[in-house]
Amino acid sequence: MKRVLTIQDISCLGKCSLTVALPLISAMGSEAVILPTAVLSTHTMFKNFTVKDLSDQIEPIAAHWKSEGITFDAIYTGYLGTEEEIETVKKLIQDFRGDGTLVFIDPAMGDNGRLYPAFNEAYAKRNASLCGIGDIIVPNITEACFMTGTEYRESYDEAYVRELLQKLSGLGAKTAVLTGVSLSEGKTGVMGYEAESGRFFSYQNDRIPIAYHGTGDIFSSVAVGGYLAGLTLDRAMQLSADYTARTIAVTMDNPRKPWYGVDFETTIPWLVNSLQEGLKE
Ligand code: PXL
Repeated sequence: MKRVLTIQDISCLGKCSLTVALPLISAMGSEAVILPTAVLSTHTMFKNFTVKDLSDQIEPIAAHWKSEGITFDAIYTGYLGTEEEIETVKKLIQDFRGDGTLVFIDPAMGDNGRLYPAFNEAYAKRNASLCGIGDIIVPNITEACFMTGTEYRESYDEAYVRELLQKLSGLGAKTAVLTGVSLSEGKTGVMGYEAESGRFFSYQNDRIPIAYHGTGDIFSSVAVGGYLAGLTLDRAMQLSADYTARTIAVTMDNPRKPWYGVDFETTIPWLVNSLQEGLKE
């Protein structure tokens, strides 16, 4: 079985970061090892949430794993609380990276042209340096703009997206994938760029005109799970995009949905079936 280390916060309530990564990666058949970087009462879209930083635990936990000879097929990072924490995580990656280790970075820090309240531009630049050591990075357009010093635009064309992808690959990442990319009216999806081959790829779904919290984390977790299960990168991204779109649609139809996250639990059986079908191809 493949073993993934995922490093991000645990928001006790909120359906994001570790509380979605752990169930989704497990459901897709890989072992999920978690390194919680902080415990929050809820994610940061609630008022008055509590936070306990755990970044001083990263080094001793990693040292223990080293002493046990533990290795990882992938290291997947998400929301990280501070610049110092990003540096500590970079060291951990360098320490545990082997020949076949996939380093997957989701620089979760903003959306809709803005950084989340806890972050500033210096933090975004620090995340850019983390993306520089990634095999696959999956920022949304907002995050990509902050990391590359590009003007954020509400409306754009494919040339803008291609340029943004090339700037991301200029940070050092092998494959950059932008999420939340709309290449035509009524559609949304992903567009990626593989630096070595110079190949662009894109995948679009019908756009559901509603935004829910945590969908970026769901996308990333499924991409990691699908890739480790044996899908090609393109197919893993397609499965993630389809799963995220389906989950948003199901959530929208639920009159009792919570405001703070999506009903990703409801769509797990579909995900597992689709993964099995995809692996037969
Ligand atoms: O979904 C990204 C995320 C992860 N963790 C925490 C967050 C957010 C987004 O706001 O607040 C604590």
